[in-house]
Amino acid sequence: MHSAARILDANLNRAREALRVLEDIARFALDDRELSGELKSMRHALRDAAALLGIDDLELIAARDAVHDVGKDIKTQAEGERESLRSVASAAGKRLTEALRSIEEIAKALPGAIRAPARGGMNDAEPRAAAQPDEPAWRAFERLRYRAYDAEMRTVLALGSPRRATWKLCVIVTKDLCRHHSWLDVANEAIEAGADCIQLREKDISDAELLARARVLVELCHTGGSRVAAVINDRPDIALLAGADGVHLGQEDMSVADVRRLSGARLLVGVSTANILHATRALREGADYCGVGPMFPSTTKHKDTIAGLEYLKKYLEYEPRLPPHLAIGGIAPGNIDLVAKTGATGVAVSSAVCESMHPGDVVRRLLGAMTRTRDAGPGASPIEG
Ligand code: TZP
Ligand code: MG
Repeated sequence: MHSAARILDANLNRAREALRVLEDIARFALDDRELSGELKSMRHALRDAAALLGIDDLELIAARDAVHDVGKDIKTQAEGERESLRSVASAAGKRLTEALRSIEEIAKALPGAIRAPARGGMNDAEPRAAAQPDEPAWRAFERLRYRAYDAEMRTVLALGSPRRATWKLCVIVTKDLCRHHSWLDVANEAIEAGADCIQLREKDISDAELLARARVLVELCHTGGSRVAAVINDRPDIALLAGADGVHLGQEDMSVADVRRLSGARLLVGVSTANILHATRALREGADYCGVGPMFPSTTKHKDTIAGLEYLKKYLEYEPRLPPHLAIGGIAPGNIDLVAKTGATGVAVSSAVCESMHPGDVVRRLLGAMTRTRDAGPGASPIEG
């Protein structure tokens, strides 16, 4: 009995601590009220389930002997390695489910373990409390373990993928803007001229047509020597079906967290931002890159407010904490120097490329300006200068 109590004490502590780590991340890093509420409710459910073990708190703590714990000096390198909040959450999730599994197995062999009361929950204030009426203690821990798998998945996915999408020039292709060529020819010329990302942005075509175009674009981007990223505007479902690299979301589209729920780590997720509040929210949600703009008035997408070079400058001050940027909005060969001199290393351009008679030439001019400014170094940079 003593050794069972000792194992239970250690694992109840492990589980409680891991829940607290996840809850703090959900509450303070993700600002996710629902998820932090679920983790808090799990902490309470853990306490209720522990009451079914038939061992009181005093007996549990009396079984504790940390000083003579033969395992306490056995260390692995991995336990000190947490390169991001995501790996902290992932480690806490694993610790939680392991601890619950250990308690569950020991509880099956506990002579004093009791069944939950036949009527009424363990805690009527919590509809999702630990135990169902009349279930044995180990079942309550099993159900908690399944809740833990889900909470771990939600927390880790909300923290985003560790990838950072850095592109120099993303050409946004919309068929109706392509006056002189087909949308596919524009995309093709842009790739041949050196664009490293093509975004398909269509608002008024059928889903079937959008999916068909997305598949053609992905094929174009992924064949040939240098792999170019294919991104679909607005639609993670289409992006997934077409095998695209990413999806781009506006402020009115679904959240990054919801895209992660659909796609896991399969899609890069970009978010349009017009101010630092948008940007920090995108960071918290785990965006892989941010559109930053509009830099200038754009005929492609009208905005009442122009975030301008000042916003880009501010964004760049916060990088590299923020996701990589793509400056966007009204950028063309005639003004890209201003954007590049402010420090942008990535831009997204639509009408200047799509509407041109010579889309490839425009792409080369845009890339030339970016490279010239980069090679000139930071000394040549200030916008005020
Ligand atoms: N989001 C902010 S500005 C913009 C979008 C989609 C339009 C970019 O297109 P253009 O033609 O390069 O201004
Ligand atoms: Mg959108």
